[in-house]
Formats: sequence, C-alpha cells, structure tokens
Amino acid sequence: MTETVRGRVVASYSSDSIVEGPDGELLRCLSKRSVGKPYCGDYVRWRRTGEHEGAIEAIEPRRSFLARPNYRGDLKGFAANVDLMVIVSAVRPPLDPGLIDRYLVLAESLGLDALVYINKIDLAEDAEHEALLSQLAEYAALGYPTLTGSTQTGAGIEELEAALKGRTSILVGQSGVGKSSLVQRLLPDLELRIGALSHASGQGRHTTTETTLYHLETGGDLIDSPGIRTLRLGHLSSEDIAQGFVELRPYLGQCRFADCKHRGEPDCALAAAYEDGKITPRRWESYHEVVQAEEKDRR
Ligand SMILES: Nc1nc2c(ncn2[C@@H]2O[C@H](COP(=O)(O)OP(=O)(O)OP(=O)(O)O)[C@@H](O)[C@H]2O)c(=O)[nH]1
Ligand SMILES: [Mg+2]
Ligand SMILES: [Zn+2]
Repeated sequence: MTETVRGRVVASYSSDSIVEGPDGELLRCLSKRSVGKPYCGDYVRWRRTGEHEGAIEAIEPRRSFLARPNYRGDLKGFAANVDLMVIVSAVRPPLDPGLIDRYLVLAESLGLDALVYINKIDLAEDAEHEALLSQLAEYAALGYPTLTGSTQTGAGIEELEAALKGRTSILVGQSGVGKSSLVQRLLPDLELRIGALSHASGQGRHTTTETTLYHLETGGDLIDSPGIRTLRLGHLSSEDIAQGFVELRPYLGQCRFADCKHRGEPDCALAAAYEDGKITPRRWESYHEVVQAEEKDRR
C-alpha cells in the first residue's frame, strides 16, 4: 500500500472532505468512521485512491476545535486549528453587540485570540461613524484589537492583513456583513482557487454554505464561514460564560456564596464590581442575558 501523506482539510462536507496535498493538489477524500469526522483546518494523513481522490487515515491532534450547538442543541464542530477569531460586523446589517459578546465568550472558552472588525464603513454617515467608534472603544478597552474597514474602498484591509499574518484565522459573524468579500479582497486569485474547489467538491458557489480555508500571501490561512443569526452557547457552563466576560474574571470566586448567581445576592463581588464601574451597563446586561438564555436552553 502507498504511504500516507500529510494534508490539510480546506472544506468538509457531510460525507467527504476536500484535502490539500503537499503540492497544492485538491483531493476529494472519504474517511473511515473510525477516523472520526474531519473539519475545515484539520491536519490529516491521507492515502491516494484515485485521480484527485483519497482516503483520510488519521486526523492529527488539534490545537483548537471550534464547535457550537445547532438549533436542536447538539454540539457541531465547524473548524479546527484556528488561532484567531475575527468577529465581523457591518454598518448594515446593523451591529449586534450581543452577538459580538457571545463570539467573544466562545473565543475565550477556546483560548483563541479575538479581533472585532466593522466592515462597510463606507456606508456610515459622520454621526453613525462616531457611534460605531464608541461601540468599538468598549471592546478595545477590554484589550481586544478592533478595526474598521471597507471592501469597497479598501480602507482597513492592510491593517487586517497584518493581523492575519502567519496564523490561522476564521471570519465569523452574521450573514451579509461581508466576510466573503473580505476574503475576495485579500486574495486576488480567489476565483481560481474557488474554481478548483467547486470542481473538486462538485458544488457551485453562490452563498457561503461551507466553511472553507484559503491561503494568504502573507503566510497565514484564512477560513471563511457561513453567516449565522444567533450563536448558542448551551455547551458552556455559567462559569465558562462568566470567564468569557474578561472584565469579570478578577472577581470570580469572591462572592460570599459559592453558588452565587450574581443576581442580587448579598456580598456579590460581581455586583460590587459593576457598582464600581468595572463593567459597562451594556456588558453587564449582556452577561446576564447570555447566562439566562443558556440556562433556559439546558432545561
Ligand atoms: N457598501 C459595502 N458593501 C459591502 C462591503 N463588503 C461587502 N459588501 C456587500 O455586502 C453583501 C454581502 O457580502 P458577503 O461578502 O457575501 O457577506 P458574507 O458575510 O460572506 O455573508 P454570508 O456568506 O451569507 O455569511 C454583498 O452584496 C457585498 O457586495 C463594503 O465594505 N461596503
Ligand atoms: Mg460569505
Ligand atoms: Zn456574585
């Protein structure tokens, strides 16, 4: 039998995956059930079975694994070996700070870096622009890098490219915010690669339906993912969620009651921190919203 070769999964479908071989060849690969399901970004060992066809024999250990519950509450993976989560919002559809907070919780739970990006800045009038900048300032104050840009004017693209350099990043966010447009802007030869992918997968491309990995000229990899409306976090404990609001971290475990829900109990360290202005009213409310929504989901 031929030896196995190392490759990276650039897209994963229900029954097969597209694996990129050492010379850039794209192969349609099946994997044995015993191997487990490969996800976009996975490093795998594969064996050739035909022209542009192979079999995945093993999945290498992951340095990160991104998953979220689906509408039924089942945890579904969507990407692996990611370093940076780029949370993309836009001037239109309007910014959803609650969704950004949820993505930050997910990134923190996985130990990923996060960057908050606002696209379509060309559509913002002066007053709107000011409002967006102050919303971004809230995230910058927490230590998250923030950027604004436009795929139309090219504003912010160089800064984004610099942030993506040399690591694997994933673009996440609502549908229509411009994730795929950002990929297109960053990759001049994209049509070519998408053409090759569509051919290999036998699927056309109109909307983003599959999570797909692209190589940047700067040496990094960029994963485009389909937009979502809500991000459920039912797989995380309320402790995980609190950890995901980074400004609350210094006060966790300091309440009088070990099982404090931080909803008006006496000597609540988090409520005291809030009274002290350590967390903004919007984030404090957002924190409670996330915890309560996920408690309801788990019931
Ligand atoms: N004005 C303006 N429009 C933009 C910009 N970036 C993208 N768009 C438009 O926004 C629409 C959605 O862009 P996409 O890149 O498909 O959005 P997406 O986030 O990939 O959406 P999904 O794949 O559904 O998640 C398209 O019509 C783009 O032309 C921008 O910077 N400015
Ligand atoms: Mg898209
Ligand atoms: Zn408390």
